[in-house]
Amino acid sequence: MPRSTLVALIAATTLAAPAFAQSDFQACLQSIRGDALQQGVPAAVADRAFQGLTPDQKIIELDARQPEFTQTYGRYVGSAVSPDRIAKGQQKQAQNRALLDAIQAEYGVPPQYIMAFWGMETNYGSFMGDFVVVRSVATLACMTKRREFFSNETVQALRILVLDQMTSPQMRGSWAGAMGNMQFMPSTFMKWGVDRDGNGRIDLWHSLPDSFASAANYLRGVGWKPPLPSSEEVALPSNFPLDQADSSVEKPVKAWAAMGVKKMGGATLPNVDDPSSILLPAGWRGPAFILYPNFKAVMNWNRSTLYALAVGILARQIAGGPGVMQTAPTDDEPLSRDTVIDLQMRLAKLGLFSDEVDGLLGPKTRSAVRLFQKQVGVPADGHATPDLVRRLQQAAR
Ligand SMILES: [Ca+2]
Repeated sequence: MPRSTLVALIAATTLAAPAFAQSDFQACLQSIRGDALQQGVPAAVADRAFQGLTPDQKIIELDARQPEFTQTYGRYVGSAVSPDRIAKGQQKQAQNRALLDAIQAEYGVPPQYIMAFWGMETNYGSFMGDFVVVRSVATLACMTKRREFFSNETVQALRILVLDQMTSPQMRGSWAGAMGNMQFMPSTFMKWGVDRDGNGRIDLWHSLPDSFASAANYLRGVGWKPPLPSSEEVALPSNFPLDQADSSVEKPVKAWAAMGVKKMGGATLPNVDDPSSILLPAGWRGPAFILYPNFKAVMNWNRSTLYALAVGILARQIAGGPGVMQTAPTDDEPLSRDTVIDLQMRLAKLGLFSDEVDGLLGPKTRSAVRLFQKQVGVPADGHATPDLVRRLQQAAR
């Protein structure tokens, strides 16, 4: 999984990369080599992988990019959960049924979730990345501000070379170092990789048994438990208190049921005490979801809420279930980073926001948006839309 990393990358993005000195890069590699040897990597393997290695300027540039716009639920899920991706997931699931059933019996992760991650990560193995992983993670370790994280990833990449008897040029992945069908970072590979087909190597590129079992092992390791899904669409009663619809608010599933929350179509929610949240990813006019504990396991794989919602929606439809019934409002536009910064500054001017002005729509910004919405008498869903931005511009000049 690259994107828990990717989110960290985006959050910690540096400005223009400094011009690098080759001697600094070599000194950095030597330091990583020392760590690798301490973790049992033979000197010959490290030396061979590092011989002639230079930083990849393209990776430095990709790493320095900042996302210009926020993503909206409607656009993100619309593109991630396409009819083609659902159909292909169903087809792949049917082709691998016996294997997936055996993995479910062992790890408790249902087939449709393995397929959904596979579809989200690499479109079922069709793009796994062609960067030399050791060069990617060594560049990120030595040329960016996340030296500690990527130094460890480089050490783990060297350990994989030893474990899998590969050469460095054979080990390919995304520019950020994520590998194979499921886009595992080297540390994830070392911690959760499984040799399911028993050939003595963990092969996440060519072996579907290894790829699927490793994904299931990882998910179970970060807390996945049957039988509830990760999330599902719900119908909220008309008097539902909108400030309760936030991932920071947790209640037992049956407490939401007692407040009148039902499954879409009217069925009652499971009568269980599991902690859960209600989320309105497109605001009060869009669909509502209940997030069960397994949502956190999915977020552990990738810290993007929209990614995690898309996995749940895709999995449900791969299993033959319904899609999301409530459509997202079509006038919900992505906001530019500058717009979000402006919004935070205006909220601060009104005394509603005192946190860091960072251009990100985090929990504190959402709380401030709710306070403003209450002041102006619109539904307090904490969701920043172009309309809300206009109202705020009028209120705080
Ligand atoms: Ca294997």
